[in-house]
Amino acid sequence: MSSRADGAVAGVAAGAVTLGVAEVGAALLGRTVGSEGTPSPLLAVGGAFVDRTPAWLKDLAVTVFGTADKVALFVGMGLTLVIACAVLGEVAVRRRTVGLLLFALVGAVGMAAVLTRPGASAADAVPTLLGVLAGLGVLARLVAPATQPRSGMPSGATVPTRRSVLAWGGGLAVLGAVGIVAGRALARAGEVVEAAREAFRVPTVRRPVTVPAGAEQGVPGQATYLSPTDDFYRIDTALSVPQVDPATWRLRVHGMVDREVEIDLEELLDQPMVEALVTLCCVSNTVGGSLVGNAVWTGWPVRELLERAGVQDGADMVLSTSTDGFTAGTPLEVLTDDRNALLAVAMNGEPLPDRHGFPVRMVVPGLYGYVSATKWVVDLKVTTFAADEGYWTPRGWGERGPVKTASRIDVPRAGADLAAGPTVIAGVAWAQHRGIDKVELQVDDGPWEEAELALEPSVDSWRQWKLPWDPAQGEHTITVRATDGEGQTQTSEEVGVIPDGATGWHRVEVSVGA
Ligand SMILES: Nc1nc2c(c(=O)[nH]1)N[C@H]1C(S)=C(S)[C@@H](COP(=O)(O)O)O[C@H]1N2
Ligand SMILES: [Mo]
Repeated sequence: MSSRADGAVAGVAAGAVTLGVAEVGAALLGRTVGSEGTPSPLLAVGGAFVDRTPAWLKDLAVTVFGTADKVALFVGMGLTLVIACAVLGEVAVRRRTVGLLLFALVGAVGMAAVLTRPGASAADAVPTLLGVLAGLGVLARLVAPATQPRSGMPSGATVPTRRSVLAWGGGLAVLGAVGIVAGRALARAGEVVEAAREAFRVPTVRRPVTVPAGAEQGVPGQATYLSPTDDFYRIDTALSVPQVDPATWRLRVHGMVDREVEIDLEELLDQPMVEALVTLCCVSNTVGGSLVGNAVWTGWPVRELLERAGVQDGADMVLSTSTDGFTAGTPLEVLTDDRNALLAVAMNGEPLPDRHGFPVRMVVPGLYGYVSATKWVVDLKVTTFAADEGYWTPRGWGERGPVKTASRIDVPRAGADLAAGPTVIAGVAWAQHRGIDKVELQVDDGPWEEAELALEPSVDSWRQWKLPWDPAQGEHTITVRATDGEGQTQTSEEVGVIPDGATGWHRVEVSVGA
């Protein structure tokens, strides 16, 4: 006899089998035939969801979960799926055909997600299709007895009992879950790019960057001038890190150009490479936040590639596209002026890590990453802001994203309990491509005091600052503000990250003991 619990178990088992078969199938497809798309229904649905995330929701997710927002997405998807499958199973117990049809419908949505991901081909939907068929079979079988009593069938012989529905359903659910995990693991093992990355030789440059000792004040707790690559913040819409084989990588330049250009990696590496110190920051960085980092980037100026293609009159934007479909719309002028807007192949002297865009990404001083720093870049379209828009623009973020002047107190940390005695307030300030001319600090309602600035090896990177402090006992509020190289002092107006970056002064509260 079936009951509601049986239905829920049957539904979850069917769902797990569907995804188990689909994920293993997707991994096998990826490893044998190879796929430009996203055959995994989990990744495809997640990706489709991310792409439909409006600005406020993305902002909320980053606020609540930080850079663990992808983990949160998968946990949320998992819970939603379990509940949805349980409900479908219960429906199927009562109305078998309706339940099976609804299950097939959900499966069709998954297939639609796979087929609409960037680079998808029809073959990508096959694993999901097989999964859905297997899931339908499981569901049909497990809910069969209660809803379709067949007269004349010797009861107990082929009709599962309640116990066997639970046992079979539970077993199949576990098997499906194993399939999901195995499929994902298999897919990751297929990511062969790591070997290519190890073989990749960072090109030499005529004028290597050296960071003068004076750029580093070395106050414990202060962000180091160069951010260690392993700790460098990561932001992107990719649910699994795109794996781009350098052997097949191509960059195409087209649109409003005199001649289309396509280069491969070998050709790119043959160009005169430059090194540049550029601080990258995210438009989602809140005041005092950590979605910002500084690195040495090695690459070929985008300007030179655009010259080769010959930009036509009237163009004002370059739409760069990643292999995973992400796009950024960058004002043409910042890619053609004399700044170091790069097609970067190395970060801090090493090949780009996969998660930072291996083998090639864009790095543009002075703009937030979402309008400029396309990782895994494969396509540059010379166009206009009137005709095209980058990924985040229709999702509620500004069309242009010039970096706003910002400063951050790293030490003392907010909420710190300090012992009495002299200490140091220290941090970083940035206004990429304008540089930082002054950093001032205010303790409580006191006068603004100028901090000591470290050397600024590049106006495109952040600048460290520090100020000795001998505080009185009690609670204190420290406020920081910076002035950029054009004499503009950071505004105190508090504005959220949407649509084009937060403003306001960073403030920390500390207490000083006896
Ligand atoms: N392909 C791709 N490139 C991308 C993004 C993305 O989602 N996909 N995000 C951009 C954003 S919003 C930022 S802030 C920077 C972050 O670069 P990082 O992860 O190397 O720090 O990458 C940019 N490049
Ligand atoms: Mo970003």
